[in-house]
Amino acid sequence: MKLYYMPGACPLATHITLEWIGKPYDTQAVARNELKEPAFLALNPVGSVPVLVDGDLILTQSVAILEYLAELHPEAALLPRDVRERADARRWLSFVNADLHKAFSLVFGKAGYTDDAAAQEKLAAGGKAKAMQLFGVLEKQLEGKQWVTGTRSIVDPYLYTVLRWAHSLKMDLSGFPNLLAFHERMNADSGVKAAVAAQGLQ
Ligand SMILES: N[C@@H](CCC(=O)N[C@@H](CS)C(=O)NCC(=O)O)C(=O)O
Repeated sequence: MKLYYMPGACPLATHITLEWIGKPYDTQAVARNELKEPAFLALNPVGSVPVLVDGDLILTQSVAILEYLAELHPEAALLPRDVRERADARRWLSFVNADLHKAFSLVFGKAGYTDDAAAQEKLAAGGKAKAMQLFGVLEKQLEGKQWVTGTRSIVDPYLYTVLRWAHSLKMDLSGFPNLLAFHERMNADSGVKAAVAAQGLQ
């Protein structure tokens, strides 16, 4: 099994999940310019990471990859078995992927939407404002909890990855003590540390 990633980007969530599962895996760092080259486009026509290759299975899209890994390794208990609890975990995974990550796409991927520099700045500001609003929802969800859904799941590495982006952009999260505590707990986790170090991050 091999994970294609760019350091610090959304595949970090999958990288941490692979560490938590604890089975052997390979990784391949991909430079941004390589994403749009034919060799990589053959893996993912969209030209983005993550890509997970498992034998003859080539899987793209973070949600599909994370759920695949959780279901392949039920012993890691990264998705609840109970149908309602599993639906709730999927709800939060979608929240982080389709809402929160999407908001950051307006910041990091603003050049993909318009060539106009002023419009790009507006997009980035709008993305950050949206992300702050969504962090507020997660702040409430984390009240009294160690993990987003109450038990450790594939949602947590994804939220951690996005929180790293917020820190790198120097967004002010001081109004979100539960999120900051979650970030610190994840920083102290051995699987998180291993994935972060393997990607050459601090
Ligand atoms: N919908 C995809 C989005 C993947 C995505 O946005 N990947 C980013 C890194 S976080 C990327 O590869 N960006 C480079 C590009 O699109 O050129 C997913 O959920 O996996």
